[in-house]
Amino acid sequence: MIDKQLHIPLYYQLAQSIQKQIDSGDLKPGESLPTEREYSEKLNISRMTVRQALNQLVNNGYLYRVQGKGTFVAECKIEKPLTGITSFTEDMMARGLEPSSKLLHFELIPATQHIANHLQIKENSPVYEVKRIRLADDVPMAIEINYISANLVKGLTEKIVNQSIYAYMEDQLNLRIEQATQTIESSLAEPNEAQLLQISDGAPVMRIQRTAFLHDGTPAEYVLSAYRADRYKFTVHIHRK
Ligand code: 16G
Repeated sequence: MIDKQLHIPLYYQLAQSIQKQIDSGDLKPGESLPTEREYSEKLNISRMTVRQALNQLVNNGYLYRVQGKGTFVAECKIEKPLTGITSFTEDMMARGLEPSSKLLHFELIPATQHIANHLQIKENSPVYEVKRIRLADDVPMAIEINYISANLVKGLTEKIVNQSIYAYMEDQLNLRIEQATQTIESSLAEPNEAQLLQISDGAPVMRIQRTAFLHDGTPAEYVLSAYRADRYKFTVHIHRK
C-alpha cells in the first residue's frame, strides 16, 4: 500500500491506494473503512498522515464521514459527457436508473427583462417557470429551474413536466433542441437547496446555466440548475490544437 523509499508523500500514496480499491470495486459504496488508528498501526505511519489521505478523498467525494460512526465509501459519481445535449430523463435511463421529478413550482409568469433577454422575447411575454428536484432511483441529484416561452412551447402542463420536457417538445410539438450554451460554476449549497438535495449546508454543488436553441437559433429554454458535486462529474474529450 505504501512505499516509504519513494519520494512521494505518504498521505498521497495512501489516498491513491484507497482510491484504486474503490475504482476496482474492492471497496464498495456504503462499505466502512478501517479507522485512522487501524491504518496508522497497520502501515506504521502517523494518524495525521492517515487523516490527510482520508480528508483528500472526502473532499473529492470518494468517501464521506458519519459523526460517531466512521468513514464510508461514497456512491460512484455519475459521469456526464459535456459533448452532447441530453435530457435528465435520458441520462438516467441510459444508466439504468429510474428518473423522477418532484415538482416544487409551476407557473405562467410575465418574463422579466433578464429572462426575456435570454429567451430573446419581449419583456412580460408569457413564460413557464418550472422548478423541479430531479431524482435518480429516488435520490435527489439536482434542482432545476426552467424558463420556457409559452408562445413557443405551447400546452405545457404539470403532468408533462413531471415526466420529460424534452420528450414533450420533440414528440408532441416537433421542436428539437439542436445546440446550447452552458456555463458550469462551483458553488456551495444554500440552506434551502441543501435541504432539498439532502446534503449538508454548504456542501459543494455545481451551478449550470444553460440556454438551449432550436435549429434556427430560437432559444427554447433558459435553465438554472444546481447539481450535487458529490454525485456528478463532467467529462470531455479534448484535442491539442
Ligand atoms: C437536463 C438539462 C436541462 C433540461 C432537462 C430536460 C443539463 C445541465 N440540463 O437536465 O436543460 O431542461 O434536461 O429534462 O443537462 P427532461 O426532458 O427530463 O424534463
